[in-house]
Amino acid sequence: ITERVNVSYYLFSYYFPKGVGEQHYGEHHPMKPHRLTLTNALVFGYGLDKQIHHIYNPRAATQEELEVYHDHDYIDFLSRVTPQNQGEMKNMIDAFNCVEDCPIFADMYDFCRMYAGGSLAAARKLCAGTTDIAVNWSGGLHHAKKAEASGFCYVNDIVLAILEMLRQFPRVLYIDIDIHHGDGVEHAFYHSNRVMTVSFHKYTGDFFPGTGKLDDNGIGLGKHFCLNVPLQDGIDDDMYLTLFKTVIDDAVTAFRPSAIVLQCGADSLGCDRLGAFNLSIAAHGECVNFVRKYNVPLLVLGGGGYTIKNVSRCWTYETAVLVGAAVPDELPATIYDPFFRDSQWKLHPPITGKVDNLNTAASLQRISISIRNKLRYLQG
Ligand code: V1P
Ligand code: CA
Ligand code: ZN
Repeated sequence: ITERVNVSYYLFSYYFPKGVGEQHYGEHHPMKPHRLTLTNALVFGYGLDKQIHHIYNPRAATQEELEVYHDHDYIDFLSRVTPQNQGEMKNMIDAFNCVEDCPIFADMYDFCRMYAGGSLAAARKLCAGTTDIAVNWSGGLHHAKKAEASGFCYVNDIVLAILEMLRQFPRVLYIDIDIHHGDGVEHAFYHSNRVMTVSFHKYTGDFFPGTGKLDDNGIGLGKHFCLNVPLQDGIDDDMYLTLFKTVIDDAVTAFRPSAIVLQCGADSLGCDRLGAFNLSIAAHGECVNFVRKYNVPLLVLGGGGYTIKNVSRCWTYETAVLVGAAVPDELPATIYDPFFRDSQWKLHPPITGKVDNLNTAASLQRISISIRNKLRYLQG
């Protein structure tokens, strides 16, 4: 018997569109694509690249590829608007919601084509059966609508990737652990029984985007194929993991997905600049590992995440989890060392300044029972 240590038994592909980490939404904007550069530096710093079977600099998505989901007029606008000409395009800027959360910035369209190109290339590789897991940390922009930008998202790379996957796979399960509701993806497949969407999110009156209540279940053929897990501030590792595993196990048993798409928004971590949960990187990563273990073709995407030193730690750890490598808590030395001084250059920093946990065992039990009952409609 040969003993195998740190060897993954499946094929793993990593997509990093060159230049994506140099984009800027604006000085005071919380979305910082630089977190992608930090992630890449840690992934390579740990030597994980040696355990990744394929590393790709994917080509940018074409206008035609973006228009598989998005309206032509919206994409045409995105391709033409610039910081210089935005004064002349005021009406369209308002109509397509490219204000405040979604500002017009230099190379914004190229940025969209890059992150969408990554998710599409990853989806195609999964469809071809030449990889088992594909990762694009620059993707996961779950709020974008058919003809409207929303919540830092301009084009919906997730919807585009799932549409591509539906050409090959009969049923796709979408799981979203970003602290925000995955409204754009839910909306795109609300009428479909071939895509089940499951979002875990903070749901209180004023928290963006304001949708995703427990009783939103899908419509028509899609009825019962949409699950929402609304949570309160401060959820901790134990509560989240118990609920996540129960809900996902029930969903997988009932839906029997042929492929899974996992959006790993890191704003559900403790200490996030916009978030209000208390999750550790270890627990966030345990969700990823739990999904990996179903052994179905898996597309892993990024998403939110606004305390960027922790976002890059989290996605690096999850890259390691997905390739099946153990990584030491001591971060590798990189040119970005000053970012990680806070925790003495550790991968798993302690969560300082926890938010009060407003969830209770009873409120979570109510959610898991309600979801189990909804899933009964799928059986038989
Ligand atoms: O709360 C809002 C809107 C803007 N107000 C009129 C209500 N927007 C949020 C958007 C959060 C987007 C999250 C995206 C993702 O799910 C996926 C990438 O993570 C927002 C917030 C906030 N605290 O929720 N926008 C901003 N903060 C913001 C702050 C400074 C500059 C620009 C935007
Ligand atoms: Ca979510
Ligand atoms: Zn988010």
